[in-house]
Amino acid sequence: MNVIQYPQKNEWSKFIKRPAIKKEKLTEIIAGIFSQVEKNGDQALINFNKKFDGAETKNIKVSEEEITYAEEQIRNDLKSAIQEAKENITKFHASQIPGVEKIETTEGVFCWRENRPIDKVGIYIPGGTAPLFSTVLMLAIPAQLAGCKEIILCTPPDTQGNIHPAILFTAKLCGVTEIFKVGGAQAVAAMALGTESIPNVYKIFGPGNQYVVAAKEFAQNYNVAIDMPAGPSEVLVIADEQAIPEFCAADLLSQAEHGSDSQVVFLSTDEKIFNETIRETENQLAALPRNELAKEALKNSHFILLNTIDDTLAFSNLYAPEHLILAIKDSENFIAKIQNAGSVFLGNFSCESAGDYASGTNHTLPTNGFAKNYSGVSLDSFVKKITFQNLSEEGLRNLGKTIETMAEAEGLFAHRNAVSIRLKIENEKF
Ligand code: HSO
Ligand code: ZN
Repeated sequence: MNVIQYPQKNEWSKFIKRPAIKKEKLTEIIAGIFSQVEKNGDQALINFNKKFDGAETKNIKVSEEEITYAEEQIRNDLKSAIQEAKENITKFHASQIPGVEKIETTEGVFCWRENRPIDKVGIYIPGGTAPLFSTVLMLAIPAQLAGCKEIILCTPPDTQGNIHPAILFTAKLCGVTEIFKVGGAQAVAAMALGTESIPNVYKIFGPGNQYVVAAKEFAQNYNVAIDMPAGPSEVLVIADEQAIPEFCAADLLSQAEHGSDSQVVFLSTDEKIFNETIRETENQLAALPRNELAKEALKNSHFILLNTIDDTLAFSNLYAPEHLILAIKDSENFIAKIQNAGSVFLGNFSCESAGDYASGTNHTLPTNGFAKNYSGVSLDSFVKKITFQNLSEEGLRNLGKTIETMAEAEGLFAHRNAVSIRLKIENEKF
């Protein structure tokens, strides 16, 4: 971990960089994978499963029997936990369904917007070292609430060719329509291009490693939309003198344990809390089962002492973290100063794990500084908004002159005539 004391403002930009693979190399690999999937369809996916996941998968589609078997394997306490998380996530995302409001912009001119679900969506669930069934909740719940007809899920198989039962259980619970055993960039390629078994979708969602992120970017060449560039996890914790070092360390490690490419940042205005948090992070790290991954992530991580809370917030806005924890006094008073962050956790008891699993907010969030220009996944991510308008004859009469004048000034006389012909206005010829 890098420990930095009171850096000058002009040095800050050094500490906002995320660890990254060279882009040119990535694009080449991804283009190769897309072309294999395009040429060989399911067979390419079966080959990739063998090559990348060491798995024999004759059938990439998960069968009903596999889902039933998975359900039987899940302990009841886990089933109830998933159910409770589902209820909270549903409550929060259902509150995002907008009412339709018709606006009369000029007398007799009515405009409004209506949501329509994206018919076919694809959800990517990373596999690898942790079975992220919580991500199934975060993506399938808003998809179902929005009314998406087909919800396709891809996730990599284990070496036995199976998918973790909790992923299958959660997918079924949340209305996923088909599940496939495919991971990585090839899963994204399959959902973008379609194969014999996997339908092509209109929008692809979900986090993943840098290959998955690059594949989602590449998929946009095929008229497929993506949620956002969601890459390796990050958290930035801001702590003042009333923060609790044990809590801060646990929060930092909770994101560091995601993977060696995760990054965590700790900012403090208090030297005692700063040093104790560093010590505590090392202590807690030693006891974690995933300490190898967390240790790697900590190498990319910064612990920075700053002078004021305003400085910490300015740094955080520059960094634009996926998750921001404010372990500071009267944290709610600082909300207005937060400009760039995916999701914010206020006070000593709002641990990031709450949002990762069960409080109700979505955990699919922009990383790598994209919190400057993207929002996290929400109900909106699964709908398109169509605008409507209805002008009465009176409405067109009220607005007609304005439209005609503007059309004429653009030299577009057919546009002008579309008004004149209705209002039987005799205009000068062109
Ligand atoms: N923190 C992750 C989400 C997650 N955490 C899933 C645990 N499970 C998103 O950055
Ligand atoms: Zn997490």
